[in-house]
Amino acid sequence: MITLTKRPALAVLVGTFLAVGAACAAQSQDESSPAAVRSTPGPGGVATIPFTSVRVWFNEDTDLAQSSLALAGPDGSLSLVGVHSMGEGDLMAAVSGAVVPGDHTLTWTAVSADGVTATGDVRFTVAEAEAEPAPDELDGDAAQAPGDRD
Ligand SMILES: [Cu+2]
Repeated sequence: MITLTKRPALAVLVGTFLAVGAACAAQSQDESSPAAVRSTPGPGGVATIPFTSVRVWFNEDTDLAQSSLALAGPDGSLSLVGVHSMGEGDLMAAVSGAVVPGDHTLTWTAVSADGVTATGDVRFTVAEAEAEPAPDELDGDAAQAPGDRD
């Protein structure tokens, strides 16, 4: 009788232990590898000149001192200066130097708080800005603030 009543309790205990163990394993996997969740410009997106900054958001905070961004365009590498975080789990940098239209690749290297490094890239296009509309083509839509475009 004693063993019959103990066994179900033991089974529940073992089952709970396994479930907690699985949850912890899943969590530590998430924490160990930073992943990009979005970026500006986004993958396959089009940025227009003047193209002045890049930004990547991650699924966790990254170690700013260890993480980096690099940008390559049709003419080779471009300078990124002042890599920083805006405090949203992101890395951001200013684009320095002449930007030419064409395909670009932003490569990120992110190091998590617990020291795990991940890398990835974002490919997008840089295009010349559209010409300003002539004054007689202006209509109500032109009153929209430039900042509203995304
Ligand atoms: Cu910023």
